[in-house]
Amino acid sequence: MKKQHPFIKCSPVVLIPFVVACNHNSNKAEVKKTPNVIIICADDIGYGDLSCNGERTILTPHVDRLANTGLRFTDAHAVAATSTPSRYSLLTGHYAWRRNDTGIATGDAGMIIRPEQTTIGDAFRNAGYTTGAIGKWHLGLGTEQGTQDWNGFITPGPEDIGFDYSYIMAATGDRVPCVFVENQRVVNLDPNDPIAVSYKEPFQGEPLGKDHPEMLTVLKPSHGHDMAIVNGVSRIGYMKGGKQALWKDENIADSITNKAVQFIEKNLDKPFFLYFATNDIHVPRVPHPRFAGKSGMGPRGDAILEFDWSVGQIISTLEKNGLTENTLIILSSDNGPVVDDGYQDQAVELLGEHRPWGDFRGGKYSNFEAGTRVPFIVNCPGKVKEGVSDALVSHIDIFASLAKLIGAELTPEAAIDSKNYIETFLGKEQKGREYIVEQAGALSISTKEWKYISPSNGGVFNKNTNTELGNSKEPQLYNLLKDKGEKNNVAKEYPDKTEQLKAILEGERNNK
Ligand code: NG6
Ligand code: CA
Repeated sequence: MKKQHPFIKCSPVVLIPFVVACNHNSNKAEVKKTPNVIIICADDIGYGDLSCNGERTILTPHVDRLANTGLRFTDAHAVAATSTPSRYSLLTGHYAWRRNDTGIATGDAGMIIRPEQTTIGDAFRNAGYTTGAIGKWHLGLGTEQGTQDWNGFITPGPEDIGFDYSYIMAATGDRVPCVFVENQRVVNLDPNDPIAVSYKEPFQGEPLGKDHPEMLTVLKPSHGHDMAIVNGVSRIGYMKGGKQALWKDENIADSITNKAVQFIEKNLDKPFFLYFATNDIHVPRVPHPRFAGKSGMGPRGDAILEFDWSVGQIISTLEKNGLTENTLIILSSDNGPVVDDGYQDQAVELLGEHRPWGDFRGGKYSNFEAGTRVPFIVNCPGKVKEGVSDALVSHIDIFASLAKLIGAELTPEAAIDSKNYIETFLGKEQKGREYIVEQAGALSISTKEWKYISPSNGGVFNKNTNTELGNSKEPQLYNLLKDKGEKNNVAKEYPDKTEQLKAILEGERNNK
């Protein structure tokens, strides 16, 4: 079901053969022209969770190294404050809020990005790159919810939207099916123990977390997550069968990091694009024993260390193979941080002085800054200027910017919301976007100075996750330069500014 890609034309320059310069003493001119690109997308890691962003309560030396030898952004934003819309927007360059079916996906959701859409994977593939998607997917698989053949070839899937190779978790760690899917087939599946998945009804005879707390030997829920029990952890959704294929939570980081390393090592002599989406630090947080207990902050902190280790593995694989200088890495997170996201993992009790959200208000799920202001590092020694950039940037522009970098021309139908800011991402320019659009319970628009949050009827506070959601029936306006923590709503004092931003947001909404 591989599709043609009518939307992308390739400029001939990108087809220059790619040769790996293993011998650093060689006098031969560098033949490599097109850089490899790796997007490392963390899950729920907040701005303050990485030591390079200032909170030195937990140390992330590998990430910090990328920051120190690359460009660290202080005002970079995911498009949305939850995973599915955030990732959809990043991979398509199309705002998720333009559609009404891009909310947090179930584990049996149909593939949200349709094969006829152009993704960043398509852009790279058509430019002659080998493309891979490894780790958390959460963008649905198959045609329609609940219709996947988990025991056969699951289609459509990543290969239909630009990824030559895929090794993914269908949704999240806390959603069934708890199996890896490699090139659209469940890994290690015993045909005599077929998998069945439902988000509607439990399977007869399968114990549920809500009825069998004694079986929750690894983690118990704090809210929700009381359905299928897999490996001593209850999850969202119902599942039966596939015992041999079930992942082991403590090995997820090892499994996907090893696959990422293998993908790089298989593509040493040709350009590659890798979307590496970690499971860390999403719930359930069950880090490997190598990391368990090491942060002093419980599993949430340990999962940050595990994430940092994964980043270190990628860096050392590039180094070992002489690819560091020809590989552009973008490291970011899909949305802001949450401490208690539904399991009793002591994240709240052991947080201490650590501020996952840094100086910002809110967190995952929130319209306030910490919902979408995420860590963002671009690294490519020699090509990216070292330092810190305060430019206002958004994940929405990664697509068009990388397309420009590799010389892939996009027709107007592709990545309609994405603009080319490659010079800013490489640190050659300081100028960022004039404004960004963000999505949580409401839509917001921010410039460097002002943030307008449109009125909404959504909840004000989520007591389960202890999140200030930033919804209000009144328009909200904050001065982000004077009031980083969004404490004073000045919409009434600045009616013109409020109206102006509202009008721009309306314009964006009605655009296209
Ligand atoms: C919520 C889950 C939360 C997490 C989130 C998605 C409950 C009570 N909460 O509905 O645990 O899975 O969805 O997170 O079920 S995300 O980072 O993938 O968007
Ligand atoms: Ca997330």
